[in-house]
Amino acid sequence: MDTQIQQLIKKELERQENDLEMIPSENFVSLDVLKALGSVLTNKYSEGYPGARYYGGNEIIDQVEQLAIDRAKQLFDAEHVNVQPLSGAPANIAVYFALLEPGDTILGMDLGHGGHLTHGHPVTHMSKIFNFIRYKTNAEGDIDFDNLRQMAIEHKPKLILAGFSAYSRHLDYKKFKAIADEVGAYTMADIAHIAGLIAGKQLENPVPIFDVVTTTTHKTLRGPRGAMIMCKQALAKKIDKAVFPGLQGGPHENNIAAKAIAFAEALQPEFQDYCKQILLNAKALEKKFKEKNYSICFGTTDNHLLLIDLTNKNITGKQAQSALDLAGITINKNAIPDDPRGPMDPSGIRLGTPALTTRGMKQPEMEYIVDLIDEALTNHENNDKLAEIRAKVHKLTAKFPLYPSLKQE
Ligand code: DSN
Repeated sequence: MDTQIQQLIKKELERQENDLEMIPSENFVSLDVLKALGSVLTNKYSEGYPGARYYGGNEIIDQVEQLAIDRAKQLFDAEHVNVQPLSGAPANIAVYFALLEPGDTILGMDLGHGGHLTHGHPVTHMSKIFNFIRYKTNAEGDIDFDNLRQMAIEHKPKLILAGFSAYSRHLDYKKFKAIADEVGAYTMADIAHIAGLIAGKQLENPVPIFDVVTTTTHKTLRGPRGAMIMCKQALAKKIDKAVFPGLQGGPHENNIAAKAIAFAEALQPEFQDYCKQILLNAKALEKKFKEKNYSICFGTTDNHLLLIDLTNKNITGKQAQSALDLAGITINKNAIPDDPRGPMDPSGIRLGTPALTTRGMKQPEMEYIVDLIDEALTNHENNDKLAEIRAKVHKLTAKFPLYPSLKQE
């Protein structure tokens, strides 16, 4: 193998092993998922769908993709699933093109209030094609449904989008649905962050309620990097045509096989225990951060993540991320609602528990980690201190081996 890349993979494995991975959208896949990603399935072209392909030699591939579809349907109680989207952004874009005409209006959550770039941020191409109107949270950190309803009546959206990448509260899907029905809009949920928690039966499942639900497969769901779209049978043809040939070419079947494996793993009862622990760990972080006078955006967490406003700690999100990187704790700088600072150096940080929970860490470790984070942020300009904390981090992670068999290879 290319020794330069081999060395870099080895170093990245060491980084993942040694450091504390707290970016809430990241996780550690199983060895079976890793093997499928590196399998011969990567060699095959398979434009089309099971039973209707444009290339020969797809008898086995059809079975792989059908397994992924059937398992996803079972996991989320879905009428129809498309497992081909390469990632979250193309999945969302495919839905917009499947259901809407250029110029149509979409109501989506504001990025600064926890929404996602692909939900209509002005920097995206989609914002030039569709008319996105963005709704926000109120002072209590809840979605302001009265305001959302007024906006829906005023702007007459064709699609109302529920979903987030930095929001820590439960979403009331039935309220979204009632407003959408009142104005004749489609309902779309982007459950990328919480798909695992839904599959693990810890959070409400919007799939039976909404018209369309998109998700990535690599966050709490703990599968390979990729996405899928779930929808009502009546929309199946439109969604499938929008993904292929509308937006994508050949699907990545190695990745689809890895999705199928992850779905089978998530169907096991142990996955529900894993998800319960993700939530307990997030609550443990919240309690300890609050004891140390950290300001938790949206008031609390109902899921796996915390958005923390660092304004009262006199440190910016960028400074915090850099200091924690030196301390071996990986989080990301993040805008807080109506952030007065810019996106490259915002006022907050975002962190979460899915990856650490995969390693087997529980509440006592979470409490200790908040101590380490607090120590690092308090001493963010002291590199010696940050190196000391990094040593403590490595002592902790050594007790929770990640991929021992890969290390020996
Ligand atoms: N990058 C993902 C996240 O971190 O939430 C969303 O696209």
